[in-house]
Amino acid sequence: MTVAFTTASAIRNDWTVEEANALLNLPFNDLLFRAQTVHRQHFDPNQVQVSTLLSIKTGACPEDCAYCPQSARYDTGLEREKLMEVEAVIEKAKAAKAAGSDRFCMGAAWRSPREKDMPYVLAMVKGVKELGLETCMTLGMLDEGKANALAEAGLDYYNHNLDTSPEFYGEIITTRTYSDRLNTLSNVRNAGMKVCSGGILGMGETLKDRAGLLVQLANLPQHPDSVPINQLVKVAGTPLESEGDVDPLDFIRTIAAARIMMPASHVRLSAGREQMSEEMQAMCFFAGANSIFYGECLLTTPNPAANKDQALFRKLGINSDHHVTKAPQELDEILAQNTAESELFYDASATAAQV
Ligand code: SAM
Ligand code: DTB
Ligand code: SF4
Repeated sequence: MTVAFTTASAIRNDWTVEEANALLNLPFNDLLFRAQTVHRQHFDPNQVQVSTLLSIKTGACPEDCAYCPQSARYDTGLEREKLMEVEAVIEKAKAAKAAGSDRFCMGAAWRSPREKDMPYVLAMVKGVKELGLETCMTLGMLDEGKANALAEAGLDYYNHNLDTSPEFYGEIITTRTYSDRLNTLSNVRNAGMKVCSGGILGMGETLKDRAGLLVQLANLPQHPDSVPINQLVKVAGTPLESEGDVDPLDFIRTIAAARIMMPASHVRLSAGREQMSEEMQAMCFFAGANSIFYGECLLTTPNPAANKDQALFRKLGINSDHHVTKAPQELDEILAQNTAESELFYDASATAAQV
């Protein structure tokens, strides 16, 4: 199938797997040009949103997600921890704010929160929000009542990933279904919270599964406000510990296709950055990723150090306070001026004339 080259970025909820597949198979330069063009219609290309993660309850999860170090079924050597004290969570949130984070995302290794956990979780939402941070939680499945309670407490975002295509899903998780996940997303949206939902690459899925995941996300009644694209963090002891690596170019392609299919959503370059080069991350930002997890730790695995990310952002001119996105014509003028004035400028035409 050919993909008509159009840069129009209408919000659509009727994507087909064939279309998504065709996007993923475009010549790389065409795909990236198109993604960057769409990106610029909706976002400042030099701004990246930063969230900090905290595991508020770690390990001993009853679910069997094959990628996850926190499942009680796999021996990953992870120390289990009970639900953190509310005050301790708020202290961590203060540190994240001081380090420059916009959003604080609290994750728990639960199938779903229990009734008796709710008062603590709601107090965490209120306390973190009072600091002036955006709030996000990922606690597993939510019924209507729990989704409403979280929304009333002021929770801004709820993260619940579809993880992969409906066809491949059963190879990865057997303890809850794809429609369970869609139900939770519907409860979150109906409660008025923003939806954060994405998936993981590198679990042995095919290109068509990646297309299938993107179609599921893009064809939800509303596009998720935030779409995390994770690269599998291979953890010893999990069933996926020896999976092959994702081709970095294929990872970048998936980010670009997500950008094109969900033009106004924040696409997060999520887990796996510790294993990515700066060049690969830069290509992901060019392909339309405009959000990251910031801080030394994801939930239980390492993430690049904050100073490393700050250095990368500086090199790329991302989130610099003084930058203003310039129109192409204005950029040409600045470049012409700089090159004419620069002592380093080697004027090939002048040299040729002298010879
Ligand atoms: N227990 C809740 C749930 O599953 O919804 C919330 C926490 S769970 C760890 C949140 C998400 O982290 C998962 O849906 C999955 O997409 C991602 N994740 C977990 N382990 C991962 C790994 N090893 N590599 C990449 N992403 C991972
Ligand atoms: C998401 O999509 N990725 C984050 C967040 N949502 C909760 C979690 C990544 C977890 C990586 C493995 C770990 O650190 O335990
Ligand atoms: Fe449990 Fe969530 Fe890990 Fe699945 S991904 S095992 S539900 S913590």
